[in-house]
Amino acid sequence: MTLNAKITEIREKFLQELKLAKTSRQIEILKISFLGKKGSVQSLMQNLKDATQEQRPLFGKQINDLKLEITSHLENSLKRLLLEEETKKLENEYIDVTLPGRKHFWGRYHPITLTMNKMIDVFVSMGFAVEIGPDVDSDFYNFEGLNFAKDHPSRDMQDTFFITDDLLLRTHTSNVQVRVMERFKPPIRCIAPGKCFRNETISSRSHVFFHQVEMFYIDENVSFADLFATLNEFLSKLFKKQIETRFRPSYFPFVEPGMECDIKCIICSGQGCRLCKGTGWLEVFGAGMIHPNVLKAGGIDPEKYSGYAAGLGVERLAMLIHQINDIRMFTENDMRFLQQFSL
Ligand code: FA5
Repeated sequence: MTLNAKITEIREKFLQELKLAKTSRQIEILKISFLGKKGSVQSLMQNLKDATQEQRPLFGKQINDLKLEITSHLENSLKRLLLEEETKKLENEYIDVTLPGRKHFWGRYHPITLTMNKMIDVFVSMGFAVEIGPDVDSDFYNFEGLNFAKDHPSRDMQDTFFITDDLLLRTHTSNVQVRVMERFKPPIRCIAPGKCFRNETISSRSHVFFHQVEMFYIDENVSFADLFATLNEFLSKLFKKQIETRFRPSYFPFVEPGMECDIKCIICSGQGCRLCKGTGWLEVFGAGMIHPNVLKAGGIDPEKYSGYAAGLGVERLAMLIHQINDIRMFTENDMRFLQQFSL
């Protein structure tokens, strides 16, 4: 093949490949493959070697012209592509300084924590100490020590999640009572906030997982009147206003006498709604005078001492304070709901 033919072939091949090159990197590769030491243009030098003395200047010029032509094409394309690439990069890095900043959400306490803390604050201001009991406890502290006889139907009052025959998820914070009696001598004035678990049907007012604050006082000559006074004082401090309450006699194996307290439904103002099951009242706690058998189980002489106790439902109180008509909202983790509560 003549030098002219070879030059034409290389030029055409180059122009074809140049058309396909879309990035500065591809131009660099093209440069190496055509102008590099082992490139196509360099390979023409062999023709120069084989040429006669007369042919040599002409061949040299032809090869040089091709080199200059290719170099010029490469430089132009490289300049154009570099500019395009830089423009694209700048476009991608473009920052709109007028955009509003991203909002950071502050962490908040859960409404149940807020209510529980408020309840604790009120009781502490009334002279109660705080004790924490275990969520997983033995049958003795949750039932037997609280005068629930073994195999007695009263155990069915609270459907229990058992872990083993003897170990269970506590059904109420009353499990703290005997533990505290074992450790301290009267006078004992104590509250125990915490989680409770019951294998119950979930509804707008009941859940399988909820919270209580246990409250009890043991001393000489503690009376039912003391219990009433303490509970009324607590409620008016918690709600920061006088609220309508209704006390009903009720049965719990660990108190005698026992009662339950209802608060007039704040959601429907006592007219009857889904939350209060149309009754106009919502049960918020059980209470009573501690049964002598429970004092004995805790090593306290019931002849000398008496005491009162109450177990207050935190969710129910929070629902009344904030006018929430479904207990399930506390566990659904809907940020629109949770963000409404603050310290
Ligand atoms: C008890 O749990 C007794 N331990 C309370 C007590 C303590 C009585 C000391 C006497 C002396 P009761 O099952 O009624 O009682 O629950 C007390 C309160 O916890 C209820 O009034 C209610 O406010 C709340 N509660 C009970 N079960 C649920 C539930 N499934 N979901 C939400 N709150 C509940």
